Amino acid sequence: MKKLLSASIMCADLLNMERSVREIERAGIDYLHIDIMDGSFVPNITLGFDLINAVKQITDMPLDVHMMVNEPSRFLELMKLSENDILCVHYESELHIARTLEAIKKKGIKAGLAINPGTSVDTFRYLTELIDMALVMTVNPGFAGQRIIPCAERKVRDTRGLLDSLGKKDIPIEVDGNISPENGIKMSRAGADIFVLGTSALFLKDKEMSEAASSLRAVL
Ligand code: S6P
Ligand code: MG
Repeated sequence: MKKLLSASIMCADLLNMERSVREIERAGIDYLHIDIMDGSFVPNITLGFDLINAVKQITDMPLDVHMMVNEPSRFLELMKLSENDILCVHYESELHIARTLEAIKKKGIKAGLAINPGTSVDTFRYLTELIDMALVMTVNPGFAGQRIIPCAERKVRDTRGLLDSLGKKDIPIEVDGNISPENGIKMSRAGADIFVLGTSALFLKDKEMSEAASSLRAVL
């Protein structure tokens, strides 16, 4: 599977979002990763639905929306997403996650399922028919700039093994959190396909974004 890059725009210049989006486009990044938080599922609040809809109006880049909110099914109608966008919800955030995934698919959007560091990869086992992407969190969700969890590599390998054993080689695995070039290489070897890039790899003080992106592409 082709390795894809997803730029986490909570790490971009929030006061100059359009300029940041243009820089991300020029760097040839594949997805815009938009983190939505509610201060309840995670202890932070970052971006919101109006930003998603505003960004959608200025770019054709596909969006990779990561919902870190309780009961995300309450908000599906507030986002104007299209068929190339991925809407990813957390397993831990809904009592009836299958119903939420079905609702996303029904809207014609790609559905992603995310799991927290403490959640077993076996969670994906009975939901593979409803998902287009599996997101394995490599930090505890809520903040940029954290350190990767110790079992991340093993967890990605186990997820790839599980999906392959179920005949789901086509479901990509996304990794999110402290994906530096070094960690990215390890995750890529373990079977990750989509790499969320934040302060560890893309939004750097001493490197142009396009340079950072092309050196990552060369090693993943
Ligand atoms: C964290 C969020 C992520 C971060 C990303 C930042 O809860 O879901 O998408 O924005 O992890 O990257 P880094 O390299 O600063 O950890
Ligand atoms: Mg995220």
